[in-house]
Amino acid sequence: MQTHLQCGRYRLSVDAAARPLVMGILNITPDSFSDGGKYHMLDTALSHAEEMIAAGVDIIDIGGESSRPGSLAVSLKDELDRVMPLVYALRDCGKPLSIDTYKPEVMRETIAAGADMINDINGFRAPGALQVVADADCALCVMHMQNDPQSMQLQPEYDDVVAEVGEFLRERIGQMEQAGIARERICIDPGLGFGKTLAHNIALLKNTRQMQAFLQAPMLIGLSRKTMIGALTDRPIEQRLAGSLAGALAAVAHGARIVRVHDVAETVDALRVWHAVS
Ligand code: 9MG
Repeated sequence: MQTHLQCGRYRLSVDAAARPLVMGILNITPDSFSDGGKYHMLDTALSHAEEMIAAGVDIIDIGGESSRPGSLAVSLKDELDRVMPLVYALRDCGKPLSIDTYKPEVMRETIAAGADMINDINGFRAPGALQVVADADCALCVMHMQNDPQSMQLQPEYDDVVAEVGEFLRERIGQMEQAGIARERICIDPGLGFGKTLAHNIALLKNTRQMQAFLQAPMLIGLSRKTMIGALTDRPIEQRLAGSLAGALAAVAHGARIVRVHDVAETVDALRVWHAVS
């Protein structure tokens, strides 16, 4: 499997012997802030980014549209209005910037402004998405989602979730290669919580190593504060830190190379200890 992820201006080690990477979540959506105000939102997001950098984040994932179950899509204009000021403000911060979007226009604008990675919960299935990223040198996170954020948790169904998610990712990697995208730019993600029950999430997590070997690509896992952590701990979202840390450690123990998290400082500490003793 590849030992590096080519991530725009950066080349990140995803070698099994290296410390797993931490992708910090930087949401700039009204539901991620208590009081509206555009400039306040931007200031708060920039302070949050500075904290993540000080804590040792490896990749900053900027998102302008919530993908929580039941959330509604935002317009292209609103998404660009939220995300672009952050890209301009952070592009020289010394860390790779990832953009959480499924819209080809947002991909194009943010890459031109300096983004190093595109994190697409829709697996680059939107018409034109693959062409936009093929012409760049950014990294791509290709994620599996059954249905869409409005309906995905209504009735997730699979005959064999590991085989079906693996087959979806295999097909998407094939499309990417046909578009001329180098393997070393690709990482994969089973999309925990995106059209999956708790049992599906656990099966996918436990099969991380097997899926990485099958697909020959590094795996990114996102479970921070998710419903699955709430279901396992019986805790509301603001009390899911311990469960999320345990989940991140379980993910890397199962072979994941990147974890996507809200609590960067705590996760970096936990992974430093895990890496030193394992
Ligand atoms: C945007 N987003 C929310 N959850 C995610 C996850 O699990 N993986 C990735 N790649 N993106 C996510």
